[in-house]
Amino acid sequence: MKLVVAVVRDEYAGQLADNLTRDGFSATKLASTGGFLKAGNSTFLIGVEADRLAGVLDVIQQSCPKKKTVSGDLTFAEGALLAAGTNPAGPLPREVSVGGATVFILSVDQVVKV
Ligand code: 2BA
Repeated sequence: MKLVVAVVRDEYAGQLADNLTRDGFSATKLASTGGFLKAGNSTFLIGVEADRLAGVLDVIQQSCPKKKTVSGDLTFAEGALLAAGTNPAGPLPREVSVGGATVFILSVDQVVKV
C-alpha cells in the first residue's frame, strides 16, 4: 500500500476531493499553511493500493492543472530566503511560481482500523 501526501492550492481542494471520491479513492483533507508564502493550502492524505497509485496521480494532475504565479511584496519571506542561502543584500523576488500540487509518495507497512 502507498500513502500519497499531496499539498495543493486551496482553490483546487474542493475539486480534488470531489474527483477522488468520484473515482473511489478515500482521502483525508487537512488545512495547512505553506512555510514560504505562509498562505493557506490543503494537504490530502490518500491511502491506496499500489496498483491504483497511477489512478490517484492522474486525478491529482487533472484536478490541479496549472502553475500559478503569486506576486506582490514578498518582504515577509526574507527569513526563508536567508535560510535558503539567498543573498540578503540582493533584491527580494516580486513573484514566485506555485505549482498545482506537490506530491510525496510513501510506502505503508500496514493499515489498522480499530
Ligand atoms: P510555500 O512554502 O508557501 O511555497 C510557495 C512557493 O514559493 C513554492 O511553490 C515555490 O515556488 C516558492 N518557494 C518556496 N520556498 C522557497 C524558497 N526557500 N526560496 C524561494 N522560493 C521558494 P511550490 O514549490 O509549488 O510549493 C507549493 C507549496 O507546497 C509550498 O508552499 C509548501 O506548502 C508545499 N511544499 C513544496 N515543496 C515542499 C517540500 N519539499 N516539503 C514540504 N512541503 C512542500
